Amino acid sequence: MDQPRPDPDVVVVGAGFAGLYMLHRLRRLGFSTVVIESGGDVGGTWYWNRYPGARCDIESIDYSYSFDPDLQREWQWSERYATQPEILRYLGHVADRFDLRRDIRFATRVTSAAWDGAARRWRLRTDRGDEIACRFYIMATGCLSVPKTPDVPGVERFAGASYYTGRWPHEGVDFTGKRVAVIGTGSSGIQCIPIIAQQAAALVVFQRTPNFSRPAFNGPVPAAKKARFDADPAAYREAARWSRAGVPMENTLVRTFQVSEAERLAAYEAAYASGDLLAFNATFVDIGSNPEANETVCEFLRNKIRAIVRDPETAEALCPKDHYYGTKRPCIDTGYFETFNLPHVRLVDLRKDPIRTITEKGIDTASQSFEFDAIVYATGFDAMTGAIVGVDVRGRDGVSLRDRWADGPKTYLGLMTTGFPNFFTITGPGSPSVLSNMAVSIEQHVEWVSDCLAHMRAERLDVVEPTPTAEAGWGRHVNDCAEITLFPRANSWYMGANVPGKARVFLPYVGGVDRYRKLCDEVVRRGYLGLAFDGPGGARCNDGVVARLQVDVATLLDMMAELGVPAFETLSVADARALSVAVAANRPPGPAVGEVVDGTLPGAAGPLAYRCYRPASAGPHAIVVYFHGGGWVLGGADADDPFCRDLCVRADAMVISVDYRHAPEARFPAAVEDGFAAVRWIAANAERLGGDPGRLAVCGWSAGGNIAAVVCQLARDAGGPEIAGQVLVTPVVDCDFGRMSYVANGEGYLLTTALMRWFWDHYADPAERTDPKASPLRAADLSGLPPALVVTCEFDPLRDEGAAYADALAAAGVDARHLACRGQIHTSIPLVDAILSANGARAEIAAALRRFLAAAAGSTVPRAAAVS
Ligand code: N01
Repeated sequence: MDQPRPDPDVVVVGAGFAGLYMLHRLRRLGFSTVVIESGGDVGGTWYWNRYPGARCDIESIDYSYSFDPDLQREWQWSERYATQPEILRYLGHVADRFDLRRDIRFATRVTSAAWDGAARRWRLRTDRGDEIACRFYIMATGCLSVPKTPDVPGVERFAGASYYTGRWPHEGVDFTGKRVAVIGTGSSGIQCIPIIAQQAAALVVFQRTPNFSRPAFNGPVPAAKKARFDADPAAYREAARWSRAGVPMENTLVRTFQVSEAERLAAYEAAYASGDLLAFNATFVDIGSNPEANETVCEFLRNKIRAIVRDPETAEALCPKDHYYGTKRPCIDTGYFETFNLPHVRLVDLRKDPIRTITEKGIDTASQSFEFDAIVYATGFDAMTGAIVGVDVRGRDGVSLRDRWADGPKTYLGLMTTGFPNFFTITGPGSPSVLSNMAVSIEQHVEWVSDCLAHMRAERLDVVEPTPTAEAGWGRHVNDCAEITLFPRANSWYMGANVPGKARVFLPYVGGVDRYRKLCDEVVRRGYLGLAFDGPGGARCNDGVVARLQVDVATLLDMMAELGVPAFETLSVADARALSVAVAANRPPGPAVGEVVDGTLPGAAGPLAYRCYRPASAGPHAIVVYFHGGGWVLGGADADDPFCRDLCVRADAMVISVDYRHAPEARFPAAVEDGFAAVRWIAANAERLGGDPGRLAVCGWSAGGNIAAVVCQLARDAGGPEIAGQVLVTPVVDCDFGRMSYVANGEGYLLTTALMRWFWDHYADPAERTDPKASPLRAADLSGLPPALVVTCEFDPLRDEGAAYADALAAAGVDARHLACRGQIHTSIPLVDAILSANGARAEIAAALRRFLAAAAGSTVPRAAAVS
């Protein structure tokens, strides 16, 4: 009889890349650890996926452990992309080298895990009848480990041999002389089809969705790569840890349509020739977010397929057309498309001829009947959540994880979930995982979790769990990140779309390995932000949300910090103006409009430049008079050019961006007097400008928002011109620096308190600032003003005064709406095509303008009243 074994501190499920390192690391830290593994040996995904052609598609140098310098020195990969047997040998070597197997129970599956709140322990059961109690329960079960049950009728009827790529027989399969079917053309299908074709007498590939694939150009480890790695392995690994996808790579800031077509194609040819899975992502910055940009990659790759596959009909069927490049996992292959030129290989396009049923002898489609000796199912996995909810996990109060995640997984950092104390998932949903080099993401998670456990031991804490606030905040951030990409548009396993009935949510974290690592580090630095601890050391919790900025805003702030752009307020006015022009030169240009015309109009004290943006649609158009930002000191009629274009296209209105005299040369009230003069002149000359008289709204950003607000008050008081609506984007409406948003956001978000003081000092004397023409919030009467949309941004010093103005307008009976933009900063809204997360706000701004202008068209106000 076996001796009863003492309870371990930790149970880890899975002995793949993640479980092995978890065990090693916990052992080193002195935690007694047991690993439970359903396979007969170590290897995880590489233990099960033994199908012909299986190999990694991240280069092996990258797809390997970095935690031990001796290990990485002594192991030499024989190929650029190692085969499954070689990777399995590597993991076996790691297990031997660190003597890991003695703590692994093989051929054992955890069936249930329940949190015992009284004992502060997990109680696990296995399919061998073991009952194990442990303090910490860690699932290192892999993201693609539960094969999807093929949702094809009649699977059980087939009398020949059936194989599943994810559960391939250990002894291998000889297809020589056989008639073989392969169903599925994802990574597994694309890897095995060329090899099976070499053996089979006849091969029919059943394809539902064609996939983007290109040659891997596999071979020996490239000399340049090896030399770079060998020169300084530690630096190389560090670069990988702080890269976007876990592989050292230059990030580009160049946008697709910024270069000529010839340059673009050259970049794509180079990416194609590299054989690197990630190369296309590095060509242009907007490939993953801009549909037109992405389409250029799609068409480039389709043309490559058309050039390889001789039969045009087959070639066309193999060309992906229903999803953007990268939104379903792309592949790299060895001879995949060439395989379809072989006389004994056929493609069946299931979109045209769907499978009706599997029969005893083969497969019946809607129009054909096939007979086979073997069917290979390469039909994919219940990804990211399948293995986790495959165990009956019960947390606090017996709540089932399966139920809690029924509408999609809820996690904090992809590592933990509320209500399930001391429970961790390695590369869980909500972490970069499958969108990254798994080896890097696994190491980061293992290290984070083991550091957390060590921290708890040191602090005499024995229970940890994320707070609902932290978890909800993380969930929002994960979604926000996905929303600005093309990913959610595809029916991919990233979206859970491949498993019938599975919740459709974007599962991994797309903000990047580098940003993710930074956030995980920040959580620790801030006293394990968002985690509630309890134990003899006391109860403690620093509750909060870790990623409150939108990811593109955070990236912009990092970039500005790296560039070391000097603070405007430290410069002379001339230098500040030169800097603002230089910064603006690098921004994306914004959308094309029908026409852009520059002109001048009479201001209060001389001519003012204006720039008119006309929609491509037939006029006459309603007019939006726009006032640029720049603190009354910087900028000009062209200063917010991309934003004006965006407004013009979205609102289908003529946008006339008018300049005004700037401070300090012309101080208060020059700017607002010019603004009012410009609106009067434009209203009077609308027809001559090609606009629709009587349909005029105003819009302004920042100091321009101030001018727009003041102009509305002046127009009301002067009895015209008629203004149909006002959109005030993060406007300056008051001169009080004491509001909470100044206190909280006065530093670190580009517009600082110091800069606002500099602007005000140049613009108006302290005594003048309380004048409603400087601080429109202070107007004694706000009634009778045009309908308003006031846009504020969460991390803007001006946030609270904007909100106060919206409230005050509404209180005065004005149709005023306040749009509060989460995670945005003062400069977000005008940064068209750079801050994509503000697109929703831009759409709302345009919708408000359309609404105001449409109402004006229907109003009974005589047109003449608008002309002064
Ligand atoms: O699975 P998949 P996979 N009738 O889900 C089709 C990683 N991986 O095992 O797209 C007909 O990608 C399905 O069609 P559709 C990698 O991350 C890495 O190939 O749902 N067809 C699809 O074509 C990869 O993304 C490597 O319309 C059906 C295919 O089956 C992930 O694992 C190697 C069907 C499934 O493709 C999964 O790859 C292998 C049905 N009823 C895997 N059901 C490396 O190179 C499904 N399909 C490292």
